[in-house]
Amino acid sequence: MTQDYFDRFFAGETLAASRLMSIVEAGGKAGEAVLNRLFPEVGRAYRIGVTGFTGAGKSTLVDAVSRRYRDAEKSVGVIAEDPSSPFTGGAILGDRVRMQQASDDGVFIRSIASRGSETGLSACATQLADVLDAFGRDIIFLETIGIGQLEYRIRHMAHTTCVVLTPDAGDDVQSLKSGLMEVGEVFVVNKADRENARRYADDLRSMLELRQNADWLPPVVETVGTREKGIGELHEAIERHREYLSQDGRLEEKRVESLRDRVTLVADERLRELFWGNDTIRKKLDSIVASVVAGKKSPYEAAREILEPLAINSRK
Ligand SMILES: Nc1nc2c(ncn2[C@@H]2O[C@H](COP(=O)(O)OP(=O)(O)OP(=O)(O)O)[C@@H](O)[C@H]2O)c(=O)[nH]1
Ligand SMILES: [Mg+2]
Repeated sequence: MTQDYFDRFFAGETLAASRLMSIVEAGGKAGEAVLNRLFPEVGRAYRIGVTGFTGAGKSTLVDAVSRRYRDAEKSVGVIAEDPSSPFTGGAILGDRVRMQQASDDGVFIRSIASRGSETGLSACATQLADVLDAFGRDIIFLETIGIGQLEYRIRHMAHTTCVVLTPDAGDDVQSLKSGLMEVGEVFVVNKADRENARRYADDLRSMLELRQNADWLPPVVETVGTREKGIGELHEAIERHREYLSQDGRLEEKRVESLRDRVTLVADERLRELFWGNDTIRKKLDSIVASVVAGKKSPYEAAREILEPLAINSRK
């Protein structure tokens, strides 16, 4: 990667940004080099996480809210997780958003395909958001799908996390996973044109009040994404949370937590690679597995034994 490329990137050339994002997405040493180079410039953008079940209306809402930010002359970037799911046919919905705003240079949209694991997907989304951040985008939306170990995955990805629900996403709010409740800083009941939406939103409010343990009570905003109803309220709710974070050192606290998370995650990945990529360890694994197969050791004893070189397998 030549200096010229970075110059073009910092001069605001969209093509250079796309190119750097592709390198980062491909990973490896080259991707890391780009991230290292950009890191000093990362940290100015405000990141808004939008999560929820497939089809809840996340892209529709991102599209609508980002227009509010554009009206306020903020530049916008969108990173959307796009699990190549056989049910949704992959990038179709992302394309819909792209079509609506394709002519607007102030919005940069990028979908990422599955990266093998859910954690890999989040890591990649965060890295691409870093590129857009260094590129100078004011607002970055991170659209994530609400599946699996969601709370762990997205915990520190954004400054404000919006959880998008719909009145038909399960008959009552009691059935919502507690993890989903914990990550939400703003709740959206989208498809409020459907029956039961009001009751669903009220139930959600009561539940959030009961659960409240910090000084931020997550607001519940009712929206009809397709008709732009409630979008102003959603935009305001996000901005109120941003205001809340800006007080009492909360933003800095979030930054530290998120960077700690990232260092841990990267180190974790490296540790696995180093460990399982080691010839001695792999040979040892073969012989230990053989003794498990022969019934001489349990898998638990075997696992402890193989971790002995790290001296971290003592019982707590
Ligand atoms: N009736 C109704 N339909 C809506 C509303 N908002 C979005 N939709 C529709 O719901 C469908 C899914 O919307 P998307 O915005 O693509 O949902 P998504 O959450 O981004 O979906 P994935 O990215 O696949 O997880 C689309 O057909 C939208 O037109 C709403 O408020 N009411
Ligand atoms: Mg979507």
